[in-house]
Amino acid sequence: MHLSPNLVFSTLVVFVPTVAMAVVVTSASDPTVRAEPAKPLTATASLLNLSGKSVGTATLTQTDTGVNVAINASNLPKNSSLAWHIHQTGTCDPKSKFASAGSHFNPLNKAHGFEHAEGHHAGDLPNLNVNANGKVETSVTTPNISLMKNVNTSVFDTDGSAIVIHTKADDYTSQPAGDAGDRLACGVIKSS
Ligand SMILES: [Cu+2]
Repeated sequence: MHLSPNLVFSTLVVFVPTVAMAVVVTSASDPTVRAEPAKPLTATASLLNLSGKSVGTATLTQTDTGVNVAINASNLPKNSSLAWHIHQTGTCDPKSKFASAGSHFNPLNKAHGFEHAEGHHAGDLPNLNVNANGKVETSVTTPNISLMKNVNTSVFDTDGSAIVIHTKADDYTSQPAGDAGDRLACGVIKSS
């Protein structure tokens, strides 16, 4: 079942009075009973280009069906189709031209590409369509990654993960990375 953020919010509102009543009846002095309702897990990645200039932000939200990855970016090549992926290492060093972010996040050891028979990497994402002003604002929900720790598809593994935008489109088949060109921008995924 897919829960929209609005639905989650309204559910929390319903539960708040119940918790408050329980506090009054059973344990008015116990501060642990007053704990805030759990918020959805979220993370952000601030995307910088090779000059260190911000090109935008990606916001990640854990849902029942995966992780929603929303991107709002600008100063990108106009009218372009660009690959973006989750990469396996949470390090964005422009001196390395973002090679520091490593290969695609691939905890399940698949081949690259949505159209590959043995695909695809957990970090694969559908290409971004950048408009005539060099902007893109879109989101995708991927079932292949998690913001929860201690699961094998967690982006928060020991060395973290990063989001990388490339200079070309992903052809969804070429190995190891869809013939997507160089790395244009990079952002470390940080819990928020
Ligand atoms: Cu990539």
